[in-house]
Amino acid sequence: MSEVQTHRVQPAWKKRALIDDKTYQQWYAESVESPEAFWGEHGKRIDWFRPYTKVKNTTFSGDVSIKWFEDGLTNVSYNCVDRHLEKRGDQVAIIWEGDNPYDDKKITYRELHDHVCRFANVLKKHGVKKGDRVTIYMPMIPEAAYAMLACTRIGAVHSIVFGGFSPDSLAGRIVDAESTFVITADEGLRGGRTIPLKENTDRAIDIAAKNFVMVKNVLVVRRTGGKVGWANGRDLWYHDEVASVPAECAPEQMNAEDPLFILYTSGSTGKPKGVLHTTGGYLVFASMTHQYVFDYHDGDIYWCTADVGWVTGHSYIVYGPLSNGATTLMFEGVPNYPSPSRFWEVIDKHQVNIFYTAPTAIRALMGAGDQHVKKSSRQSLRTLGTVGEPINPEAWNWYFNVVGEGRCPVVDTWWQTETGGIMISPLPGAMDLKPGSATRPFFGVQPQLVDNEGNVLEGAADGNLCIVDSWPGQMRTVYGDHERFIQTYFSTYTGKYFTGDGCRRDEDGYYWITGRVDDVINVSGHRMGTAEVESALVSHPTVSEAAVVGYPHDIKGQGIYCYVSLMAGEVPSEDLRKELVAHVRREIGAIASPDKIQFSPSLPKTRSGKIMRRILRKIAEDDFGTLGDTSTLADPAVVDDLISNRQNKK
Ligand code: 6R9
Repeated sequence: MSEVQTHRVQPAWKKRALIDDKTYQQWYAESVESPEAFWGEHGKRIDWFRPYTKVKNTTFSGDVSIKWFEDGLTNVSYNCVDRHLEKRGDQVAIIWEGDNPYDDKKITYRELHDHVCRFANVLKKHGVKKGDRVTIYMPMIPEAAYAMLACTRIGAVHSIVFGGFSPDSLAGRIVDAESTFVITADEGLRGGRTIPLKENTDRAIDIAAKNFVMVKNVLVVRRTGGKVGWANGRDLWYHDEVASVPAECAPEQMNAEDPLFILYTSGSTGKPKGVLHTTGGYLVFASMTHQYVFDYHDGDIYWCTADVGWVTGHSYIVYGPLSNGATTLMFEGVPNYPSPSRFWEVIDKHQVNIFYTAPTAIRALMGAGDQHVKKSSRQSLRTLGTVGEPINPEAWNWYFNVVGEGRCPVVDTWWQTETGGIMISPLPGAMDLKPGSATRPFFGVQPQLVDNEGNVLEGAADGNLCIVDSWPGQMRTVYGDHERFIQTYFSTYTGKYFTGDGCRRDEDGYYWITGRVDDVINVSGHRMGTAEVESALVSHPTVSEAAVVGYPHDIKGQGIYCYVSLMAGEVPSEDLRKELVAHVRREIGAIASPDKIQFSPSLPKTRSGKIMRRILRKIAEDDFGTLGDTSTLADPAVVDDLISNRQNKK
């Protein structure tokens, strides 16, 4: 490991910070020694209709049961909207910046209240009730946030599906959640190109119907005005519906443990899992992490560039910032449209103070050249953040020195869909920064490193990252499959939550996430199960077998490398390669596009028939000098063929 420069907390950061190093130490100690008292106090940061008397009731053993604030009653939309009306009704809640730089708008908290109430009344009018699952398949427009908040207002459980997913992927999620109400738009708009959301929805609904889930209504927001198909009686225009409902809707009193949302995420096996989050603990954790990690102060303009289709969009575009009464910027576009200066232009235009993005975007913009950054002022910036994947020190330094001009702390935030909120991250006034390290755990988070046998590693060590006790934002179950929840997260190392990530702890107690240790790859900060891509490939009539691994990619972090064996009689060709790429995109979505396809007559297997992925990974990395032990292979000659046909020759 090469030496990295430590950046000390600068006096200006410390001066304005809500948490300094001493407070961090004190609070952290209290949070792990007496979680009841600590969270009992901090749970009060949100408003409760009925205060909780029980704080924590959790076990990671046996059936695994996680309950926080279990007898409290609250409502998420009330906390994100209504409670701010008195003090900041006229403050901007959402700044929307369109794909087109001339397209923007501002929505105050009072206007947000109006939109959310009307939206909620539309849902109610069409029979959506507490506990029902509502699928949201939307572009990044304010109506996506209204839809989310409207669901929480009436106690419906939203399941957002990223707009880049295919009809098949959307259908799978509709079916798994047994969701009969879908909210979408005519088309999305990104980087000047349209995305046929309504058309995809129509196709997904047909697929879902074949799986016995009948969607009753589709609520369609008009975004582009493009032509769409229409099913009378089923499809509803949002603008027609909202015009005829009242602008008042009382928030439902929700139990802290009532389901809030489902969000599907990829794992190492099988279909994506429905990660279920509940109401009270999630909101307390999202709100508290948003405030302290970004050192958020009243009046700050805050921008997270994620999409609401991912957990980062849930927690740090919508729920965290709005529960804190922040002004949150929602961006419809992409980093390089119309030019690679877009992010920095938006920062100047809206005087953004806190900016949170992904390493993949930083690397891409770094590659485009400093001149695109330097023509902007960026003087409003105060805090920079990253999320989604490990950040290489080179990208970190560029972000810190060029974008932030050495003035702004970079908070490298490690967390997961499952954790609900940020788990390991610097707090700007409390931690010295080391480029590439997520530094130290947030309050209440107890990381532990274990070796493959489960032995606990102390001090400086490299191992598998577990969390040993619950925190309020933790997922509660896999929707509809609690057994899978236990199996996936609590059985590898019994009684501990296993993250699936590898991690090093240095001599200062700093954590360095090294990446997934399971069969999940991280492409541009998005999780992709290799098994999902494999199953998409083998669903093509020409493919008999496929094995998918990740390999290091300069911009995306990891690329998708596929080894494909064809059916007898099929002949490898460039056309077939293109067809297979297109097929995977159709099956899953563009984010799963294979970067490399290697046709291989056979795959390396053990005598018991297990594919040896370790070898495939090495070949994909063009690092076959160190293949390790190949003596257990059924046919060692397979490897020579794989090496000579490799697609990543350096
Ligand atoms: C929030 C989010 C989770 C996986 C996680 C890890 C990787 C996220 C990271 C990071 C290194 C960071 N990851 N943040 N790795 N440093 N700061 O991204 O959730 O989509 O569920 O992905 O992403 O591998 O396990 P999700």
